[in-house]
Amino acid sequence: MLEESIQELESRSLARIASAATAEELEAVRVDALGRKGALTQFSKDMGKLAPEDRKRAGMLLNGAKQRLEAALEGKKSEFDAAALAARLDTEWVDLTLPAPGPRRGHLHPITRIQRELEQLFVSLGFAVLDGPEVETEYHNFDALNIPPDHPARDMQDTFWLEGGNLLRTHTSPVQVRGMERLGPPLRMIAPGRVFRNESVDASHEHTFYQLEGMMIDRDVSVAHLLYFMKTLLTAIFKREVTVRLRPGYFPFVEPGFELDIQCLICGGPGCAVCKQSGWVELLPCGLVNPNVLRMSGIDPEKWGGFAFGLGLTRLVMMRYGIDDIRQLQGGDIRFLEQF
Ligand code: 2NL
Repeated sequence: MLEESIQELESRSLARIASAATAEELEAVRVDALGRKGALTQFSKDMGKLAPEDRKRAGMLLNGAKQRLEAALEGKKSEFDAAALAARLDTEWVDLTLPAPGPRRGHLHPITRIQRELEQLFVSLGFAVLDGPEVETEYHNFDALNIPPDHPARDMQDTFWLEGGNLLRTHTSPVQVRGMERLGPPLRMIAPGRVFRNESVDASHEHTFYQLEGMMIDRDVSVAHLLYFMKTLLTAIFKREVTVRLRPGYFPFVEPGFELDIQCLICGGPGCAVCKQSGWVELLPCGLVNPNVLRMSGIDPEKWGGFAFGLGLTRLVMMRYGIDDIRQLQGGDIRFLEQF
């Protein structure tokens, strides 16, 4: 009776194993036959009731059935594993013989390009290119430039003040102050870099923008020298001769101070939208270095004199490339930058 039941269970289970389509079905067969509450387990408990001479035969049969079922389960399981591996290899293959995509080439930002162009020009004229800290002392950013304590530029509205009295430089002039202190006269230097003003941002104002200031200090430097260098600078920028005019302009760090305008390159004089119908574009504030500024940085104004200028690099880039919104330049939109 028991022997027949064992044989029947074995052949039924073998048939189920053979036709199992998933690992779950296979596991169900194992639980039904060999599990803790499975049929074979129950049979081995029932063997105790058999007569001793029957018990041996039934035991051998039971062990044999168990071994054959375990072997069949194992065999089917490796079939499933092999099929799963084959399916993965089929979908996840990589063609190692394909050429590698290679790094994506970038290019310099238009502001960096114009900055480097001007650096090369000034180096060729004997100027040093100086760098300095973006976090400055109040002294280097304001006092040493003859900017009085009640000047509006020192207001919270115009300057990013930091804890402890330092600030984010509002121009690159402090680099020139440090240059005068360190190099002494005679000297020629430019100070290009990033500057910060506490502005509300709109199409023509950014809190962060770029400047290039320059200075030459020597004996008997005059407005004629200033004009020569400014015209050389403008010809290099615009790649043609430009007509300039000087107007008086007030900056505490120069005396006399000028606004240098160029004749509008778009309309050539009669007036257009770019020059606001005036025929002239305000471009380059400049002047002779104020004797107080020289003295504060340890240079004797009786012996030495110089000119200085400040050029808005951001504004220059906008004019050169016809960019009408300053926010695009630092917006980080690669589609915008890829145009240059
Ligand atoms: C501007 C400012 C100017 C200067 C900057 C200067 C620096 C020292 C001494 C004297 Cl250390 N001058 N810099 C001179 C004239 C004009 O322009 O905001 N430009 C866009």
